[in-house]
Amino acid sequence: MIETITTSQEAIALEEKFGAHNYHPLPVVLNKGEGVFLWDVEGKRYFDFLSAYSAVNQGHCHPRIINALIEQAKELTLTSRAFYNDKLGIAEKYVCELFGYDKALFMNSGAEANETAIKLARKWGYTKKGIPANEAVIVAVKKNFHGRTTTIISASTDPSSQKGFGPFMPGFEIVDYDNVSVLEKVLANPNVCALWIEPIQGEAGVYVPQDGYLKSAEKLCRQHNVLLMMDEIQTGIARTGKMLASDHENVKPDLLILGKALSGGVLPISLVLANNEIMLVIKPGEHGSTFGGNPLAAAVVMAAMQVIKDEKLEENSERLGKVFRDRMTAFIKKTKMVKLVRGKGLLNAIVINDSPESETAWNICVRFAEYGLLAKPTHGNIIRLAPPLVITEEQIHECCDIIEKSILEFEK
Ligand code: IF1
Repeated sequence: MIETITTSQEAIALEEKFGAHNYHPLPVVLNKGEGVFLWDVEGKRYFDFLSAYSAVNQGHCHPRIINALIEQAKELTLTSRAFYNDKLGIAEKYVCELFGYDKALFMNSGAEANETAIKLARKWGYTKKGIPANEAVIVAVKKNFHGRTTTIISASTDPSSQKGFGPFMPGFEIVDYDNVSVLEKVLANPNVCALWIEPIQGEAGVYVPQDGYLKSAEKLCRQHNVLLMMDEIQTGIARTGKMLASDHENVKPDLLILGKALSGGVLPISLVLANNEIMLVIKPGEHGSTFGGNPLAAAVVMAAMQVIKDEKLEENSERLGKVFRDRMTAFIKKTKMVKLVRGKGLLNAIVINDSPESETAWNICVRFAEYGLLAKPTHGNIIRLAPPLVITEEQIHECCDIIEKSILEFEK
């Protein structure tokens, strides 16, 4: 029989006993989400300032997205790609026209979409650029985060992502992020098929590269016949104040990689978009997945993206991101506890003025939770602050009050 949870402690104990210990969650047990709010099993309400790592940009359980899910779920959820269904083509057309590409390849997790992009770039390198078999190189950057599969972590520079999981996939060259001159050198290698970057490094602590870096990277890729693979899984879908973070510099990736908020947090849906010259290098039977492009995901992705447009969430993100950073900038002048605030749109982070090994950022997040706001440190002393994009200006100020009050309590 299905058990029910009545206290947070019960839930935590069950996960401790029966679940893998691959996370260290904050001690909060949630059972309801709506818009910017989450509730725990004791009925306490929180502002969500993590947004499931930018997967619920549209807010929790958005009624239009949930309705699309329910209606499609009553008809048909999965056919596999052994057959056609009546929703995938419509969704492919929708996203191709929305983002301006010839073709779409739907997968499920962000990691799968990155893996798909790696295969497309390599095969394009062999069949179109003439790179000798099995010698394709993909240039990645330090402090990247693209997922947890063994190929993706082969390009990681984060020991906690990589240690103990070897041997690793060859064919990656890792260079400094936000450094144009190093790109001029490495992209000249004729065996390089792609440059693989995030427009803002999320897990690295919302690291925003200097203005012009993305544009220079795009120019160098064109110059050296290298594909620009842009991982917008966390920065995309209006999170940074434009539909894509690449849009801030009018950069058009050759391979656009999306996930998370594609579904508004309702289903795992990911996507690679590319033009025909690239997408058609993969022939029937050479790539796929059981659930990739299922009719339920097709129905959900269109509803989720329509919400972004109809509710003008790009503009809201841009405007309230500035309101947020202005508040934090003013706050930093009043406390020694915070070194800086950085970000774009509603993807922001504060850097706590303590050693990365200290527990201070964690303890501040525990205090945030006591005052009704949920956030979590990324690495060490950096706290990512990323609410759903449906937040109001009044709520931004209410949350800044909570953030400031909490931090001041740690003032020595
Ligand atoms: C975890 C953070 C980590 C991503 C980018 C691909 C993926 C992600 C830019 C993979 C996923 C998630 C994964 C989750 C925590 C979170 C995360 F940056 F968002 F905070 F880990 F770095 N590209 N990010 O951010 O997508 O396979 O997860 O669907 O693994 O702990 P996925």
